[in-house]
Amino acid sequence: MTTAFVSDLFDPSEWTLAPGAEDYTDITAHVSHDGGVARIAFHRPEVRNAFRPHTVDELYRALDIARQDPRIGAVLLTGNGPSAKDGGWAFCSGGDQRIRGRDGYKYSDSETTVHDSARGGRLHILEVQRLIRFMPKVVIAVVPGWAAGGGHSLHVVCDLTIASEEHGRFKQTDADVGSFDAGYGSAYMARQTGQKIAREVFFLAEEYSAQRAYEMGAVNRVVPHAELEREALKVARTVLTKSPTAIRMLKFAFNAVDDGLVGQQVFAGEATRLAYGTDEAVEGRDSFLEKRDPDWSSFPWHY
Ligand code: S0N
Repeated sequence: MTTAFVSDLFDPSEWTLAPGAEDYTDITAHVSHDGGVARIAFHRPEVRNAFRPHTVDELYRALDIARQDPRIGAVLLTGNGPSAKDGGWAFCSGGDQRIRGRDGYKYSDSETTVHDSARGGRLHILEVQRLIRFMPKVVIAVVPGWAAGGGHSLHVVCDLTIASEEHGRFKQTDADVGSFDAGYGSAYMARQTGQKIAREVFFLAEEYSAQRAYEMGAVNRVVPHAELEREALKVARTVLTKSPTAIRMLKFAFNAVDDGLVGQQVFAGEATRLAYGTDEAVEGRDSFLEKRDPDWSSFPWHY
């Protein structure tokens, strides 16, 4: 559907609808006119952009399309607003508590994208976290209001965070509602801010302003609300001026130290891709195809 009205902060002159976005109900997805930046936004402002399983399905799809688009180098992940009900702003307030069951979040019967096997309940926002983490593009959380619960975790897992000075608010409510992101949301946050602060955020579930989150090391930039998306797009376009391979290798290098063997695997896969481009690797392939011994004589043992 993608409504005519997207968000007060959305500048229609910068964006065009992303492929497949006409059908989304819970998010909006756009691509910048130059093709290099995706803008993907939660579109449930009346519930502070809480996500239900259908929201997560759409979010995953939109992010994966951005991941596979070779023109796109940066993704803005944000929340549309304000709420028509009370004017409140949100990035995302996490899982929709109204449809949380004993085994996860429920699809409503009216939703058509349901796989029967998933009706029991889902927690697949974690798959979105991994997609953000492992896509070789820079994902920027653009926080116009509340980042709470699972929404807080999403901002943590994004590569950069830019927040509204007036309305940006951070609160990790997981322990208030019997939920716990024991993965990136907590452990990776501790890498960003240090253990004491991360434990405080989770154990006390207090509210933090954008400025305080910046001081904690959890936010990169705090900008006036009206300037938020303009600044985010500027940052994204700065990323686009860089070498795609350098950004890809750097992102995976930053990740690797915290991602164990999966991090090593992802980084090594990219190293292999680079190695395939060398004459040495071509000789290895050709010798096999030509059924002869490889001739490595022109490739020195560098020191
Ligand atoms: C965001 C808060 C602090 C905003 O407060 P404010 O501004 O006072 O607004 P409210 O009046 O509270 O809210 C306005 C309307 O929006 C509804 N609403 C808000 N958040 C939700 C929500 N999450 N689910 C459903 N409805 C929501 C309000 O009810 C209100 O509606 P009306 O007008 O009809 O009364 C404040 O709203 C707040 O604290 N929200 C709840 C935050 C929260 O606890 N979220 C859930 C935390 N847990 C998760 O997200 C788990 C996610 C997950 O799937 C997961 C699973 C495994 C591992 C990790 C995770 C993970 O990612 O964490």
